[in-house]
Amino acid sequence: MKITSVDSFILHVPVTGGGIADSTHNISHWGVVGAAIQIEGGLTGYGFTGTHAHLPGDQLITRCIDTCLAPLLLGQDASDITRLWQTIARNPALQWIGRSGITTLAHAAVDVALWDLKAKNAGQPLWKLLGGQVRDKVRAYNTDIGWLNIADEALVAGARAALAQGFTGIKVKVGSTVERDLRRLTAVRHAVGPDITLAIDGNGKWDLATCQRFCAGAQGLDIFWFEEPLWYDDVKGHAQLARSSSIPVALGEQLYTTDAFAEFFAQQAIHWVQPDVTRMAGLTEVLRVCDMASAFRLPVAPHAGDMSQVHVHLSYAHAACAVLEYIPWIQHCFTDPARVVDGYFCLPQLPGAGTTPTVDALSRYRQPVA
Ligand code: 0YR
Ligand code: MG
Repeated sequence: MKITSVDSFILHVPVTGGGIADSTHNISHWGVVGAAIQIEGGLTGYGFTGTHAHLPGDQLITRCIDTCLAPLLLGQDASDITRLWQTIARNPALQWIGRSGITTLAHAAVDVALWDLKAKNAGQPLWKLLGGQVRDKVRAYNTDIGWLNIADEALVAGARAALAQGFTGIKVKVGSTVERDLRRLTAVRHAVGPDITLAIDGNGKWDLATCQRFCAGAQGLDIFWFEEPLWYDDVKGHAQLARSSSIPVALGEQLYTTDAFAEFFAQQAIHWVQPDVTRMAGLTEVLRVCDMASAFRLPVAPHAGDMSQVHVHLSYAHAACAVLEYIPWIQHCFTDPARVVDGYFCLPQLPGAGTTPTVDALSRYRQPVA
């Protein structure tokens, strides 16, 4: 499986309803910034990272793929995934300029492309390579109904609509004011009843005192988890919140390394583990975090930077994965779209990692890489 070419691409895909907001981001498009890796014989693997569709920011990632990572890959055996992971992640000169950030996002795209190649070469969906199917069904929870810019009545209507579609879990964004967020969540809980999993996501906006005030007010709402309550890297703060509140703490979408997760585990600052193959250095690194979560008896709920195209394979194959995020922005861009029916993700059937863009998406949404 000798690598003959590595090419980068950028797609900017419109999100639901023209634009969405959480407490820290306002976005109109999702960036699919990726690598196409070809081997002798012509087979091509695809991988991508997820961005907020920023130019020239996305072009820093493709430039890293084209000029820094491609030379390390050309001529190598694509099936040596772990060795190639080491070659990139432990390259002294690359480490010097970024053990997290752009270099990691670029690495994410490349690593997933290698997994896609391996699965395609085997003629199997990725979950088979990851040990096979460990559970009958992967439960989906719907994030797309809960954005912070959705007005109260529309939020309640969206929650009801998700239920009608068969979802048993939803996530609502918080991080505006404690009063507004509690009002909205109370209305949602009232509308959906007690049996629906209701998670919330602060996207790192509040400080500890505000989070604690919120948690005291949310006592009766049966919150499934409080995601990114505090600044992403604040291990001590999350540990304090985890001790002082009965609402479980979820985080991980902004963490780049196994070492970062290890610190949260060690300090008992995390209950739900949310790694993302588009943020960490690919599936190779995320698998380590999932294994570590198993050792700590903690459930994994992968974050949808990939809009669950890859994580659906992981979630069907890894014992630690408990539930998976659903945001339907980019599924139509792939030849094997992640699909949810009656609240559960379908088991992917096609060979590969679910990362092959359609010809149509590659032309319609393409942005210049330089
Ligand atoms: C907007 N999911 C998240 C969106 C989402 C973000 O930045 O991407 O809210 O990634 O936190 O859990
Ligand atoms: Mg989140």
